[in-house]
Amino acid sequence: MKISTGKTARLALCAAAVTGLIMTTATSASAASVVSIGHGAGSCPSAFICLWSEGNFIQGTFVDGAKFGSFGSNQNIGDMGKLKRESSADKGMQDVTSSVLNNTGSAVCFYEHNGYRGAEFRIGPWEQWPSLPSWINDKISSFKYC
Ligand SMILES: [Ca+2]
Repeated sequence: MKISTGKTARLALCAAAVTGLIMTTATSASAASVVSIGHGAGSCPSAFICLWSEGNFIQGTFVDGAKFGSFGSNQNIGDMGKLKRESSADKGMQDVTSSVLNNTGSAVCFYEHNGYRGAEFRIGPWEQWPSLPSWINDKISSFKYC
């Protein structure tokens, strides 16, 4: 894992006023992910996919003392359990998401399991879901553009 020094990542950081920035293995220089994006639909950075552990785009306190309360990315994430902030014990955001927002012009699919497997929840461009259907609530483990 390496910290980006790219221009786009810095802009995303400023736009989100984030408290943490992580980079996962990137296929493009502008790929970026943020943790602790804050409360509210307006906290999701432009061109990002955002997830919150509570409904109504509320960033929950760390679940089980470790899982993130919110997360955003502009790239596919195949295993939300592997997300980490190096300076702490934070351990990803698997199986806690209760609201999502697609701040991109593409459809996005969320999955029950890692590796884009299991039940699929597809949302359209720019869609906001303050609550998730019960069959996918607290179950999302990966997501991608689709
Ligand atoms: Ca939840």
